[in-house]
Amino acid sequence: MADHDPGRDVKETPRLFKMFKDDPEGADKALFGRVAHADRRGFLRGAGLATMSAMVGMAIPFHRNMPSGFVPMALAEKLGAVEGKDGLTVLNDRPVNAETPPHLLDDAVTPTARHFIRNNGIVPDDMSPDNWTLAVDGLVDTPMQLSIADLKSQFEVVTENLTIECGGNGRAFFDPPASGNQWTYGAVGCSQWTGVRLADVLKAAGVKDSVVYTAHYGADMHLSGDPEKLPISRGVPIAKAMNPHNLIAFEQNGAPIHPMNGAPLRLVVPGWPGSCSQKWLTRIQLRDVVHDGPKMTGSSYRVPNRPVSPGEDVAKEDFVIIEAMPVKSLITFPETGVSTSDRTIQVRGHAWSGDETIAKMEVSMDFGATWMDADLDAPVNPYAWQQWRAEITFPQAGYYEVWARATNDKGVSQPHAIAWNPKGYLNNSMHRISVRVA
Ligand SMILES: Nc1nc2c(c(=O)[nH]1)N[C@H]1C(S)=C(S)[C@@H](COP(=O)(O)O)O[C@H]1N2
Ligand SMILES: [Mo]
Repeated sequence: MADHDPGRDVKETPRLFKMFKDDPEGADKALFGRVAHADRRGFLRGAGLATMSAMVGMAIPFHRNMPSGFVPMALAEKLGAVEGKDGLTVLNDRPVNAETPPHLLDDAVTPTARHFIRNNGIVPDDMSPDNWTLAVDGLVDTPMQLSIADLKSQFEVVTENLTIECGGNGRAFFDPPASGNQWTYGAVGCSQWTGVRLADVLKAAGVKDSVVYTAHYGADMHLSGDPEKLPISRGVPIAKAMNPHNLIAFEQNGAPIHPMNGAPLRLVVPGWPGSCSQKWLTRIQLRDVVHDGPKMTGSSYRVPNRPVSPGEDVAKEDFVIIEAMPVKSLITFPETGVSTSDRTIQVRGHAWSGDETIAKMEVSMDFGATWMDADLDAPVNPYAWQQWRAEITFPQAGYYEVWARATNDKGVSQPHAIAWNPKGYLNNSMHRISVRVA
């Protein structure tokens, strides 16, 4: 294996090979959410021929020529398919980060198989719900240790469609480039989440007057494997925490939460950067100072407090924590690049806006010179993305772009391009697709 570098000819998942070579167990965990049985551990390295054939779906006639530890291309490609996920584009394999192409986000409720994955660390080994406990402590009257059964029996269980978007969604379009996962459009989803209200649990614990901020902790492990380090621990101001639409969720789309989306228990704090929605949730602590956990400080999920020029170095003290996400929309039908012989097509998608609702949705077929109103649905509940649709009739054959622009109830619209910021957050520029009319 040492002199064989399959990464050379695999652009999409070069790290996959290295990952299984360096740390087969970690690789199993990161990719499949668990370590394989001992006889399959680091399944690619140890895989018997039978296992490998089963995974590629047929016999491998020249298997004798495969170097030991070899990863068949078919598997590398399939890893776009993390178990239980379908059609996602893998941006990174350690930690696993995968986004959903816009045309696969067409459903009003994002199927679990299409909900994006944004991991900062190594997913926990044990996600069994039975002995999971959530600690609620810090500046509360009564610190609590709650099992999932306690949550279900002591608090009202509610179900809501809630939009989660990564603060870095759209980062790929910054110029000069911003470092981090190069999310295009699909680090967003609106699954149906079932759980109890965060506010109800905090009220039961008794929020002390001095509390200003929450701190969220999860069971995932730092990439270094160092148990003293946390991959991510963020929080929100107590006023946001008390919003009745934040959930401590134990179900996604009527079933247990997907392992990569935080099973068996996660926070859903919609409207704010996805990073506020701690997965594999084990503890919520209340504090009298702003939280300073990993990914709360420096340039993480923070933006300059003033416009800066592209490439400018910004002092750490000039950064502010991102709160509500900006107004945004997606065209989920048709898929960009579509060719049609019909002059008239249906266009549709979703729109959402931090803590606000969408008031107006418009589309353009002439590069933004003129706009027409789309038909816009009300949200099924606050923080659910809203569906919109429009019928567009093209005047003649040719190449067109359809652009979409949402405006929220504060009158704020999506821009054509957004101001550059060092970490490439908050890109809410308009989504556009190309259409060829024959
Ligand atoms: N414990 C834990 N929670 C986490 C993360 C993480 O790495 N670990 N990533 C956060 C980030 S940055 C985002 S955008 C959302 C993504 O949620 P999803 O992976 O279910 O789509 O989870 C958040 N919660
Ligand atoms: Mo994120």
